[in-house]
Amino acid sequence: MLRGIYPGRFQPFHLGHLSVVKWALERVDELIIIVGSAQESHTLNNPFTAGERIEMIRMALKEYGIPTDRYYIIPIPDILMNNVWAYHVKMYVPAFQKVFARNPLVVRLFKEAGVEIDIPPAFNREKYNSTLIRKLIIMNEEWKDLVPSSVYNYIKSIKGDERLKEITGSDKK
Ligand code: NMN
Repeated sequence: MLRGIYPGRFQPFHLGHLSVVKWALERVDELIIIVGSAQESHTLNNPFTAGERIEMIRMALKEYGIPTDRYYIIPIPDILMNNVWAYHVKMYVPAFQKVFARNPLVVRLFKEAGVEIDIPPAFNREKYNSTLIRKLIIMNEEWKDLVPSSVYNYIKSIKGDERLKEITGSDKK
C-alpha cells in the first residue's frame, strides 16, 4: 500500500488541483489531501474556512468520479516553526511514503525530513491559479471555467464570492 500526501491551501480548489490529484492517484494507492493553513479564513489570501475547503474538494472529486476510498482530506493548522513542520504534518495523518508538491518551501522541509518528493507538472499554472481566481471574483470577472462546476456552485451557494468582495472593501468613504 503506497500512500502520498498533497499539501495545499486550496483557496479555492481549481482544475489545476484536480489534475494534480489525478496525476498523484496514478502513482499511489491512496492520497492524503492536506488542507493547510486550516486556521485561516475570511482574508484576501484565505477566504474559505478549512471546513468549506473540505466540502469543495470532496464535491469536486465526486463530480470527477474519484472513489472516496482512494483519498483522505485532512485539515492542518500552520505552526510558527518551519523546521518541525514536516513532523507536525506526520503526526496528523496516516503513514505516507511520498509528498506531491511544487511549493519550494514544502519541498525543502520534507526533503530535510528525509521524505521522497514527487513534483507534479504545472498543469497550465498561469490559468489555473487560486490567486488569479480570487482576483477575478473580486473584479466581477468570469471564473466559472477555472474550477469544477460543483465548486463554482458551492461557492455561490455559501455566497463565498460576496464574502471575498466584502472583505476587500474599505471602511473609508
Ligand atoms: O502551496 P500552498 O497552497 O500555499 O500550500 C502549502 C501549505 O503548507 C500552506 O497551507 C502552508 O501554510 C503550509 N505550510 C505550513 C508551514 C508551517 O506551518 N510552518 C510550513 C510550510 C508550509
